Amino acid sequence: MSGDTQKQAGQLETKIVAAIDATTDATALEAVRVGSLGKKGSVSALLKTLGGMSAEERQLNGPLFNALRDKIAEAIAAKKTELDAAALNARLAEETMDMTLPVDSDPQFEGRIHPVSQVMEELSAIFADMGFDVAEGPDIESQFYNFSALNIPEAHPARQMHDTFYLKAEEDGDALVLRTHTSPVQVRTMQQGQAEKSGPPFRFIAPGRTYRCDSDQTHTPMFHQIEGLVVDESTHMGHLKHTLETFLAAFFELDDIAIRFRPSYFPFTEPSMEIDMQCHRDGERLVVGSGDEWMEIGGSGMVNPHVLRHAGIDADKYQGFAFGMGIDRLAMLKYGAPDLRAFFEADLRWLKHYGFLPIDVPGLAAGLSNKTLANINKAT
Ligand code: 2NL
Repeated sequence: MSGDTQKQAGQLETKIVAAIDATTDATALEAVRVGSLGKKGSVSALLKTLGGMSAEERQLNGPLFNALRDKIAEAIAAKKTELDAAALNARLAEETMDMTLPVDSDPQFEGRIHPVSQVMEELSAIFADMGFDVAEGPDIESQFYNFSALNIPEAHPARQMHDTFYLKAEEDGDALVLRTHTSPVQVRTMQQGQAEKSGPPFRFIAPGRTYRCDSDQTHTPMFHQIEGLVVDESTHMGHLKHTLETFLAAFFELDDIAIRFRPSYFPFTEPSMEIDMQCHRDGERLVVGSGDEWMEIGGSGMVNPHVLRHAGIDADKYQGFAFGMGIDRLAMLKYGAPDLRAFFEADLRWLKHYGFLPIDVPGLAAGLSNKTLANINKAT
């Protein structure tokens, strides 16, 4: 063993310890560790030279080199602890918190229910109170349920491309469609009721999404519709008018409303009538309830016997009424939103203004439209 080797080890230690001392962050320290103790590091290289030494030299230098490696490892660990503590102190000094700031708003009051969802819940609450069930069905329909069962003939303009979204046809069948009204839900529900022997009498509503290939100021390709249906042995137009009056008074939260029927035509009803509601003008806005003007609010009629037969019902024994209304327009009229297209733009500011709190679940006992938000706004 030569004194040279010992001197070399001593110089290496001095150099590495100085490098460790000089580091000011974890990255630099890691670079020193790799450069000394890493696979190709200087200390590792020194340790490798033991292999080429005589047994005597190895006995002398082995403990010396191992001691050097341990010392460097210790120095690096100590420096790492020091740097970590300094970094933490620096972060703590920088990350201050202003305890005098007001707290963020309660997450419970952040989200909003879309007016269309709210109105659908209101409709369900009102009609449930009158003994109606709520029926649901698929958005993607067969042409049979969407058209044929409803007495809409093959050549009817409503079937044409410009009104109906057709899906790509299967090889051996008719193309499916996006339902253009919720009437197919009612045909399905009547069929199922027949199969289960749970009616007639039938009394249900079908609220939901509907689709038409139409888009302008007052039409969106997807919109919402509610239809209602009652079928029994002696159901007549008086029942229809009373049902609509009761519903509209409850929905608009008015004691008295007036409606009138105007003759119309739908393939699925005979006779068919438009429903007008009395209203008056207030500047730009139409206000429902009373007044000297009429506003169309939906369509209705006595169910065409062909439709009853398509649903498997004995049309000589049973008869019924049906009606349909646009939910989006009902929501606009009741809650004063002026532009239909804004309903489906998912603008959070719009939703914050026109939306409802999840805790305001519509129900008849507490008053249909609850006013937690209005009360909060009044109080603040
Ligand atoms: C409207 C008009 C209407 C119906 C929908 C209907 C359903 C069955 C049988 C007969 Cl299963 N009729 N629905 C009847 C009359 C009018 O909707 O203006 N909707 C927005």
